[in-house]
Order: sequence, then structure tokens, then C-alpha cells
Amino acid sequence: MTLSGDPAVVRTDAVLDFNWRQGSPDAAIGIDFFSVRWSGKIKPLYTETYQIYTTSDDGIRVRVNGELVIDSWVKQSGTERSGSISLTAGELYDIQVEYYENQGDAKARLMWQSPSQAKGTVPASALFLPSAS
Ligand SMILES: [Ca+2]
Repeated sequence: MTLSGDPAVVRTDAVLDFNWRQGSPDAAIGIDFFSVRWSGKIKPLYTETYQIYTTSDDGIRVRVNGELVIDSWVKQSGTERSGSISLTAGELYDIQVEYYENQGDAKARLMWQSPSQAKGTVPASALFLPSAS
């Protein structure tokens, strides 16, 4: 829950849409009391106010461009949270998603929506490595 210590696993995920159920992201990680930090960049298609959504079990927080858009660092099961941020088309924004699993089921999903764009999982085409420029 404190995201402390050296990471047990470092990898690249194309999208953030996971349902580990009673499991974990990797055999090297126990099924309870783990945490994940995703770091990368996000590129919107429209210059609009975006609604960012998460569904998580358990805690989650999302920063876009350093701004805390979703802050839900609590025990919860399959709960949707949302926050809004104004973005400019074609710009690469830093995004960081932190997540922790307490016990039981584990899931994490990142979605977005704007006036021109239906709600859905943020696609791989809009996500980039932290080093992208
Ligand atoms: Ca849980």
C-alpha cells in the first residue's frame, strides 16, 4: 500500500485493463497486499475536457500532467471513480497510475471519455512509454 521497496516485476503493459480476480499480475507476486505503479504518457485526439475513469479493487490514484485526477486510495471492490482534466489534441502528457490490492479480488482498469469520444478503455494507440517525446 506504500509502494515501497524494489519492484518485484518491471514490464510494459499495452493497456491498463486487468482483472486478476483472486490472483496477481505475475507468479513472482503474492495474491494479496501488492501494489503497481504504471508510468507513461497519454495522447488525446481532441482538445476537450476529458473524463478519466477507473474501476478498481482496491485502491487507485491517477495523475495526469502532475495533476491528481483520481484519488481513491481506499479498500473497495470493483468501484468506479472519475475525475476530469482539460487536454489538448496531440500533446503527450505524463500519466501515472498507482494501484494497490488489499485482499480477495483484484482488478484495475483505466478508461476515458470526452464530448467527441465514447467511454472506453484507454487504447494502446493513446499510450506511450515514459521516454516518448
Ligand atoms: Ca481486493
